[in-house]
This record gives sequence, C-alpha cells and structure tokens, in this order.
Amino acid sequence: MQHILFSIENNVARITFNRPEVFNAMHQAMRTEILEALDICASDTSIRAVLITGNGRAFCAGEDLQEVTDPQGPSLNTIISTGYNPIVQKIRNLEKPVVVAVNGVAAGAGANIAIAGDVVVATASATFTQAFSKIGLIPDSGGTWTLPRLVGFQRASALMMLSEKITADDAQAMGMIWKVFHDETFLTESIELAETLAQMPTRGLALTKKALNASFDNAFSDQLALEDQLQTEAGNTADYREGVAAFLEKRKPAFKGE
Ligand code: T3D
Repeated sequence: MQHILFSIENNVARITFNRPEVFNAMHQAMRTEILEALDICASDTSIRAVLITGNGRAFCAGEDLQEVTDPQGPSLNTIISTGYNPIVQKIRNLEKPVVVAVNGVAAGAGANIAIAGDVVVATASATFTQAFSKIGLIPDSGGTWTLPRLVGFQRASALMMLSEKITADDAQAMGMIWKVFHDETFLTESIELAETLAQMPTRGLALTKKALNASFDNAFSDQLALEDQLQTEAGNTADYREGVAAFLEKRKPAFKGE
C-alpha cells in the first residue's frame, strides 16, 4: 500500500489515509487501496473492528483537485462510481464495527466518508466542511443521505449550501459525531474505543448495524419484523450463550465474535 497505512493489532484493523502533503486528498490509486483494505477487513476473521483515521494535520480533504484537472484523469462518473460510492458502501455493509477517528479537517468526500462510520469521534481541533458547493459540485459519498439523518434536514441543507467549516464540538452538538477527544489523548482513546468494540460480541454488533442500516427506510412494522429475524440470528451465536453464562456465573465474558 502506497497511499494508506494498513495494520492489524489486537483484532483491530487500522486504515490510515497517508498523503499528508495534500491533506490526504484522494486520487484513484488511493481509493483503490482503501477498497482493498476494506475487503481484507471483511474477509479476515481475526479482524473484529476497524479504525479509520488520517496521517498528519488533516483527516481527508476529499477529492484530489489535481486529479480532476488532469486531462488524462478519470471522469467524475468513474471517480464516484468506482471510488467514493463503493468506499461508503463497503463501510456501511461491513459486518464489523467501524470507528472513524477524525484527526483534523474533513472536507468534501472526506467529511462524508467520516460520517459513514458506525462510531465517529474527532480530535478537539478537527473541523468539518462539506466544501462541495464552493467548487460547484453537489455533496456525494452518501452525504445527502447520511447528513440529514444525523443532524436534521435544515442543518444539512445549510451545511451543504454554505460549506461553512464547523468545529468538532459543533459537530458533536448537532449529532454528526459521537464524541470529541482532547488532542493529546485522541489517538490513544480512539484505539481504545476500537479495541473495546473488537472484544465485544461483534457478530451481534454486525446485526445491530444491519438493523440500523434499514431503519430509516423501513415502516415500523417492517423494522419490527427485521429485528425479530436478526434477534433470532443473534440468539444463535456462541457469544450470546457466553454472555448469558458469564452473567449468571458472575465472571467476565470472553466473546469471540462467533
Ligand atoms: O470529480 C470530482 O471532483 C467528484 C468527487 C468529488 C468529491 C469531493 O470531495 S469534491 C471536494 C473536494 N475538496 C475540496 O474542495 C476541499 C479543498 N480544500 C480546502 O478547501 C482546504 O484545503 C481545507 C479546508 C481542506 C483545508 O484548508 P487549510 O487552509 O487548512 O489548508 P490548505 O493550505 O488549503 O491545504 C493544505 C495543503 O493541502 C495545500 O497544499 P500546499 O499549498 O501546502 O502545497 C493544498 O493545496 C492541499 N490540498 C488541500 N485540499 C486539497 C489539496 N490538494 C489537492 N486536493 C485537495 N482537495
């Protein structure tokens, strides 16, 4: 991998965007590496949670604007259909929890990839900007689907039309992200968070994710039926048996994600 760092430790796969000189702006080769890394996260059973972050001062400045001005570069359609769309789809469909740790500015597609995570945290000095409207584009990478669901229609609309830069605290206050960590402890706390999830009943977390993915589009009765189906699946896992046994035996459970 040339444009990202990829490592696995304590059942957590870490994907670090690694083009700090351009604020981790993405081009086709980088998007391909991210997709490859997400495929490994899906297929490697030793990985039970994923942590996505950025190297340097930025999380990700979105599309590499050098790439789009290169006459030999990919078309807008190729960039979106073979890059950003599959990235956010793989994050949402990955049957493992994904923590996104926003270490600095998240702009454009970078902001919308960030909010595709299951648990999104940011360092106190991080900022978020939709950015697209400033260059005449519309928000992509699922942003027009995700952001209004997180923060409400009016806020999403204003954030997307004005592209104002907002702070991590503001993002937390409006429900865009889960927590803000101090700059000094940000990485440690983000890793701890991912490791905590990795030791939990991760099969159950994957089924929770499936239910949440469907929740905004289902009628209440359909969602109840889905919960019924997924709960039956969860009830058949070894982790469920272990969780109940550990509770009754007053000991710490040892979950395996099975
Ligand atoms: O084909 C398509 O376009 C479809 C796909 C669209 C998806 C998208 O993501 S569209 C949105 C693209 N992103 C942007 O428009 C954001 C552009 N960047 C900025 O607005 C600002 O750089 C930031 C708000 C992210 C950060 O501002 P600031 O003042 O902290 O940093 P800076 O000085 O502007 O940037 C630092 C360096 O990163 C700088 O390089 P230099 O001058 O030090 O050599 C800058 O050129 C580079 N950089 C930042 N963003 C990008 C970038 N280089 C290439 N592409 C970028 N997106």
